[in-house]
Parts: sequence; structure tokens; C-alpha cells
Amino acid sequence: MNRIFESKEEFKELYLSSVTSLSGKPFEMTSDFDRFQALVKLVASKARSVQTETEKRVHDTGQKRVYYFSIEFLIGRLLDNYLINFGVRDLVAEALKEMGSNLETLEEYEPDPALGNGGLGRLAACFLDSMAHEGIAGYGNGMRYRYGLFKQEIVNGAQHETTDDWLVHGYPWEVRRQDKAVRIGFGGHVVGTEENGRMRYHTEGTDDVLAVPYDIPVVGYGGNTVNKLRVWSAEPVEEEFDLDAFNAGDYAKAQAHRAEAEAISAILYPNDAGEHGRLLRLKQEYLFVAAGINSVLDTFRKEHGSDWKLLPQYVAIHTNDTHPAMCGPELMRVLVDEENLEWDEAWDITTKTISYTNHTILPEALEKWPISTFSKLLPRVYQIIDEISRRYNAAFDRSQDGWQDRLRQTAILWDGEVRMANLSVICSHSVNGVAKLHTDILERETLKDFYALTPQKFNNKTNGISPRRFLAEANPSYAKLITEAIGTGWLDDAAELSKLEAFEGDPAFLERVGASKHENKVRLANYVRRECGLAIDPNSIFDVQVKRFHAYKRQLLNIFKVMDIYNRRIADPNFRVAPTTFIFSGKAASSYTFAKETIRLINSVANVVNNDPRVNEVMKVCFIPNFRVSNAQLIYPAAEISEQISTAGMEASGTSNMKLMMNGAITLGTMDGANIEIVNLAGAENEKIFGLTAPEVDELRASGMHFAWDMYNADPDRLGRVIDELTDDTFAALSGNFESIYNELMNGNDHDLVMKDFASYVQAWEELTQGYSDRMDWNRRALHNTACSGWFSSDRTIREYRDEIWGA
Ligand code: GPQ
Repeated sequence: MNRIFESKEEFKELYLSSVTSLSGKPFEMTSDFDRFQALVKLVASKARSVQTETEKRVHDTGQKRVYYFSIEFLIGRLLDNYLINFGVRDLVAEALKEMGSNLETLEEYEPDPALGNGGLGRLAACFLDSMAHEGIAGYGNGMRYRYGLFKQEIVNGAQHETTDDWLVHGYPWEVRRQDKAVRIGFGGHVVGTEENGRMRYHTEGTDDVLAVPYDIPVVGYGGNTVNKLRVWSAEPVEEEFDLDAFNAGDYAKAQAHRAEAEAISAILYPNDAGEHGRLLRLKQEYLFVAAGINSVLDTFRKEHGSDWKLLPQYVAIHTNDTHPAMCGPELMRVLVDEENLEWDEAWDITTKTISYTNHTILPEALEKWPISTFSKLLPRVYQIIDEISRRYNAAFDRSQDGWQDRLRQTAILWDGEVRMANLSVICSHSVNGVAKLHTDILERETLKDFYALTPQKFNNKTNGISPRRFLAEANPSYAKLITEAIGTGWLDDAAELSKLEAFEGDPAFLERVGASKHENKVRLANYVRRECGLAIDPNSIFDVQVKRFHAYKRQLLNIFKVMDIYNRRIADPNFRVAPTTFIFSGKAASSYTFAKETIRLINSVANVVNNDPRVNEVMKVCFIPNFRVSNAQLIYPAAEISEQISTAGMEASGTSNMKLMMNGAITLGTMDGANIEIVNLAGAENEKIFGLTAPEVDELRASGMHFAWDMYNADPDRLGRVIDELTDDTFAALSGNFESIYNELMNGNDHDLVMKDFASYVQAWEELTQGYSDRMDWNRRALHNTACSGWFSSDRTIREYRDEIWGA
């Protein structure tokens, strides 16, 4: 462990001088905010000196550099994480206490940069953590949005969005690198000139903006590697302030130029796996790709000159989903237009350098852009795409039966659109899915024609999560217990968590597992009381579903279960229910009506259930507003049931399933995404599986034999009743009934099979919760889940990427 402070005394001395020099006040007069800022500045400056050493090592050893391009990085708060990774958390906490401060209080001042929507963005952040831990020279490349994902407030049960002004107090981790700014051109027209018998192209008349990078240090556990995340902000090229307009009193016009440029990095689009097509989004994609490629090549040039054929040996560029799909064409543009390489050589370099991960099979999430829009905004990049497409088509093997269809399916340009997924596959040497089932579905369905053509490109990389953030940091009481039992090795190598299996028969230890869980439930209950004014009972089961709202994730199925249990308890006070708190949290894309209505339904059910003394003793429903990394870290450790109930085949992987498993929750889920791997590792008897499997879903859909009304009629007392309650005023008191959900289900013929899986789901829940009374066995299963969760460390995932994709 490379500690940044040798002793408390050393820390105190440095910290004191950091606080006073930054605030200009004697220590006693400084505020908690001053002290927070100074602490971050101190840790950041230590981190940067390790970064300098890392940089030197990478340079001297000629280590391959990996660039992870992602339009989202959901990094969460960094201070606690970095203190843990530098091995000084306890030392700093104690020192601060002796100085009359409190670490946890100071940590609350850190903004939670919401630069991502959900799973995809958080995965990128866990990957940065793991790359640094594994000693990979790995760099994030993304966008610095002025406003993070919207803040969610609940008004009369419904989601309201307000802006997340995360930068108001500044962000002490970042360093602005004006000297590394890159000029990015939009629009204009392509001009070709002949040079030594060969055409060379450039673009004239572009509208330029400046991409300015901000660097954030990424500290790996162990403190030996500090990498960086570089995020780009859009700004005007030079201050084109319209003084005449200003003097004439037209202030808006005076600043128009600046506003237009800044719009590009103003907001993070609040969509998750869908909804796209806006020009500004395309500008964002090009900005961070072009600026990123420029800085990648800059670094390469400094180390290796212009020997571009060495690029794949020293550089890997990974594209996180299709948002950075322009990496291929942009790299081609620079190599061919600016570096004067022949097309074939440039193409060979490009495809050997780039790799691609797909994160969804949802057709609406596969990005497509109208050719007309694209070619106007990025004329030269479009020409390059057109040329890639032309060559792809020309080289296509026409000897096989059905080649026409295969070519149509894999084409980049089709029906007036640029298909970004196909572009990504064609420009990459590797294509991976994010869980075994997901990769299988890509190979068999979504990308089957590519798989038939180039099976060797395809591979699986099951997702992972950082055990430092989601166990050590989020769950200190459990982490302490684990460390007492098996030592600290699990922080380095989470596979060591399997040593916990030796304690599964130890009643005293299981007692302590339960006590830690209880402590976490009390902590969450306190948070819920503060945030929602709701009292929840830490002695009840905490049943948790936290993730983005989406029809296929089926929060609707979960709340139907709650409604059903409520109905049955009201009808029969002797109906036995294990006392449970049903906890939901998550945001819905602002334009996604069905998802937002589901949120309103959950809050409306909560309003009725929580105020009904007939059921209050056994059930409460709790919607925690504004789900984000910081409150997620309170929720996962308190969970006992992990709801992973997506329609089988739809959730590419899921990662909350892994976070909850590692924190000792039992999975109540379908055989979908990484749930399958959870069951394989921990044993079906330690989880609770229900519902149709992916092949059964396919079969049922293909048969056309599923009818919502049949389901309704077959079970009038329970399922039928729940459906009726959507429109019969039972839950309408807050803000009305739920006609649109009713219509979606009954007229949309239960597209997500909520009604189909309802009976087996509720039954599974009842069976699972009945087991809660045998607390010793429950705790054993919880511990077993943690013991088997080590494989889901993102360190393991990253080692697979390193060995099988990046060769780093
Ligand atoms: N995912 Cl395409 C997102 O969070 N956002 C997206 O835009 C897309 C996918 C998720 C996916 O739904 C989860 O199943 C995965 O676990 C996660 O990506 C990380 O791979």
C-alpha cells in the first residue's frame, strides 16, 4: 500500500497548512466547507504526484495506453473512495476528529457528479477504478456537462425534474487544461486538392467551437497507480463578444455566440437506452470523440513520432456503446487527411485499435441518424463513412445464399440513415456483450449476420462492480466484519471473499452479519425519515428495487405484487404477511410517460398503504426520491431482497443485482442478464427464481397465444382486481387514476408479460419471505451471496478486457 500520509501528525501538518492557505483564515475560524475544500485539494495534489510517477512509469516501460470513450461517467463522490484507495481513511478520520472536525460531515459537501444516467455510466466509473487498481494505463474520455442528470422531486406522487447545478460551488478535483484545448469544426464544405497525384481533403467554412479538457484524477486501490478521466467542455473559440449589441442594450445578442457553443456541453440527455435523434446530441458525440482522438494521437506522437502503424501496439480505443461510434471515421479522417496515409493502411490501423461494447438489444436504443442531418453537420466525416460503407459493400462475399439479406442487415447506410451499431462493429476488431445471455442473444439475434460473417470478433465480458466503492465504502460495518474474518486481501482480489464460506456454519458470526445488516437498515431508515418524512421499521424485511424506470425492468410487476398483498390482507386480516418495507428508487426519462406513470402509481399506492392502519403493521411502501450514487450507497447495504425482475431476455446484464448480492441481499429474479450467473455462482437454493425464461418468452411471443384479457379473466379476484384498481379510484386520491397504464397493459396486450409472470412472482415472494423467520438461515444465505460475489468484481472484468481485447 502506497500511503500518501505516513502518520496522523504528518497529515495534520499538511492539512492545517492546506486549510489556512486556501481560506486565508486561522483554522479555528474556517467553516466545514473550507475544510472540505482544503481536504480535497490536499488529497488531489497527493494524487497528482502519484500520477506523475505513474506517467513516468508508463512512458519508460512503453506500456500500452487504453482509452475508454464513454458519453457518461457516473463517478459519484470521490473523497472517501480515494482515502480508502490510498489506505489512509482511518488515519484521516481520527486526525480530523482530534482537530475538532468530522470526516463524514465534510464528505457531505462533495457534489455527486451526475454525469450519467444509470448502469452504463456507472459501469464506466467502476472500470476506471479497476483499470487503476490493475495498473493499466487506462484513461476515461467523456463529456463535462454543465448540468448533470436532472434532480427528481416527487410532487403529488409524480416525478418533477429540476436542474442539477452540480458545479455551483466549483469542483475541487478537476483541473482545467486550457493548453490542451482542441478546435472542433461543424458544418462547412469539403474541398479536395490534388497533391502528388492523390486527392487530399479538408473542410472549409466550418463553425468552430473549442473543446476544453478538465482532468480528474483516478486513484487505484493500493495507491500505486493514478490515472485520469478527461472530460470535455464546449466553449466559443475566441471571445466574440458583440460590443455594439451590448452598448445598444441587447445583452442576449452580445453573448449569443458564447451561448451557442456552450449549449453543446450544457446538458446530459436524460435518456437511458433509447430516445435520441437530436442534433445537439450528435454534436456532443462528435465533440468528445474528435477532441479525444486528437489528444490520444498527440500523446502517441510525443512518444512514438508519426510511425502510425505502431498505433495498435501502443494504443487501444474502447467505445462504450455506440455513442462514440465516430471514433472509427474520425481516426480515419486524421490518418488519411492530416497524416497523409493510404486508405488501406489507415483502415488496418483503425480496426486494430478500436473495440466496441454493446449494452442493449432494445431496438429503439440502437442509434440511427438521418444522412441529411449527418452530412450537413459533419460533411467530411460523413464522406469517410460513405467510403467505409462503399468498400464494405464492394468487398461483400456474394457467393453465399441469402447474401442480399445479410448485406442489408449489416449495411452502415440504409433507408436514408447512418446506423451507428453497424458502423461500430465494422470499425472494431472486437465486439462484446455484457453478460453471457446477452452475448448469446447478440450472436443469435441482434447481430447474427455479423456473427455469421466474423464470429471471431465476438466475445462476452460479464459486467462487474467495484468492491471498494460498493462494499468497503458503502458498507463499513460489513466490511469491518469481513476483514476481521478473512483479512484485507479481498480489497485487492475480491475472489478472496469466498473465504467467508468457512463462516457459514458459525452462529456467532452469522449473528454479527445480521447485526451489521440491522445497523445499515437503521441508517437507511434515518435517511428516509429525513428525506421523505416516512417512518419505516428496521425490523421489517427491506425489499429493494432501485434502478432506472423502464417498462422491461417491470417496476409495475413489483407494485402489482404490493397491491395484491394489500388487497388480500384487507380481505382477510389473518392472511399472513412477513412484515416488509417495499423500497423503490430510480428516475424515469423525462419524456417517458409510461415510466413516469409507474412512479406516480408507486407513490399513490404508498400513500394509501402507509396511511391504512389495517395493514400498517405489516407493510410500508417507500419511494426514495432522486436516486444517485451517494444515496445508492446507503440503500444497497440495507437491502435484504434484491428485486431483479426484468422480462427475461431484455436486461443486458444489470449491475445493481451484483451490488446487492455483494451486500448480502438475496436475489428475487428472473433468469435474465447476469442474474443467471448469480444463480450459477451461489446456487439456485440461495436465490429465488421465478417466471418465464428467455426462450419461453420468445416462444410465447412467436406463438401469438398470449392475451391480456385471458389473464385478467382467469384470475378475477387477484390479478383482475389489481388491474381494476388502476382506474377505480382506489389509488386516485393523490393525483388521479392510471388510465394510461391500464390501456398500455390491456390494449398493448401485456407487452412486457407483467400479467403473465404475476402469479409466479407473488408466489415466489411469499415463499422467500416465509423463510425470513429462520433468521440464522437467512443470514447464512446472505453471507453465502457475499462469499460468491467476488467474481463480479470489475477487476475481474477489466482483466478479461485487458487480456482478451486490449492486449494491454
Ligand atoms: N444500459 Cl444502451 C444503460 O444503462 N444505458 C444505456 O443507454 C444502455 C444500456 C445498461 C443496460 O441496460 C444494463 O443491463 C447494463 O448492466 C448496463 O448498461 C451496463 O452494461
